[in-house]
Amino acid sequence: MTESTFTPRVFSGIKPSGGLTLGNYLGAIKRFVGMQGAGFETVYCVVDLHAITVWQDPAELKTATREVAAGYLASGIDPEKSILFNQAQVHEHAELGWIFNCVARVGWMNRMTQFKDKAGSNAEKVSLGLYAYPSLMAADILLYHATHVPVGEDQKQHVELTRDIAAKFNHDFKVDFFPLTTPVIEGPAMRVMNLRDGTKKMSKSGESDMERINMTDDADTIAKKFKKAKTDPAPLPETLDGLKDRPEARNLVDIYSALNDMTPEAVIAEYAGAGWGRFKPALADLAVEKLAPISTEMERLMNDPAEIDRILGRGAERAREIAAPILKQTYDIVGLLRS
Ligand code: AQP
Repeated sequence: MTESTFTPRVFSGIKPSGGLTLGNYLGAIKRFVGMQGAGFETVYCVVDLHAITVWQDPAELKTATREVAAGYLASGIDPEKSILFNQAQVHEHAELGWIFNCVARVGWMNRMTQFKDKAGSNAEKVSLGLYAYPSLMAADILLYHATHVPVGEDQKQHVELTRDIAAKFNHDFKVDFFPLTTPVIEGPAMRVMNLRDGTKKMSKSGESDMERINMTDDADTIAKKFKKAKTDPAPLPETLDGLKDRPEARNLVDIYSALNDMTPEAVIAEYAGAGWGRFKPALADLAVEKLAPISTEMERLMNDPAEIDRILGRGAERAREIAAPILKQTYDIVGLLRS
């Protein structure tokens, strides 16, 4: 079976490991909305089993799970057009994850840069789950025979590993069962960087709140964070090339371009020679204009957690309609007895 014989289907997910950031919005959610109704079946997940690879307070985890769901819905994911659910309600993810733990090789896991970044010098003390994270992610994707996965640049290596796992499974069992999924990484903000250090990515769980824009930040907070964002003293250059070796400046230009659906070149053409005193307030205004309606809607949704839970429960039922038969077939291929 080649990729083209699979139903065009998108899967992607977001971890409820803290509040959503502008990185999650531009690198993921905004693009998920764009792929909805564009010739794909779309399956979007709140990947709570991934969140617990590092300690999460149980009550906060439930709130964060609902908040990610609210972020999807408020940004335009329509639960009638897409399947929207949280991973823990579809037990097939964990089961296929185990099978893939037996397919993936330790050497492959050792090459995962995100694990190295997250574990740092503490690798002996982090959870086994954090190490095995990429094989669960492969299960998330392949459980739906997803053909395309929109992700930010940071997840590219994990999607490549997903392809390796699919290829090894197909080879080991002499089948053409799992597709070789295509990562979809395109646009100017595939790696939104930390506002205080343009060489590090913006993360939910980064140490300081000042290094990220949260999707729920109010207008004053957004303006303050951009005002204090690290930059260099030079004004914006005449051409994009002039941003080479200026990571913080490049990041702010990329954020502007992604928020305004324009190319970084067009941003430079508009702001060539401008100082930060002009560009940063314009960026803050743009971010507020785009994020304020979403955060208002998120707040409204968060006031009705029962409705979010209902949407996620219904989404999980629909997800299982696809996932359960694929897992059953996987068991049969592997030789696991089902009475
Ligand atoms: N800074 C970013 N720029 C572009 N895309 C990003 N994504 C995350 N951060 C950026 C994309 O968002 C999707 C969901 O990511 P995730 O939350 O599941 O995992 P993550 O990449 O580990 O996100 P964080 O914010 O860094 O979480 P923590 O701090 O908990 O580890 C993915 O498509 C990702 O590429």
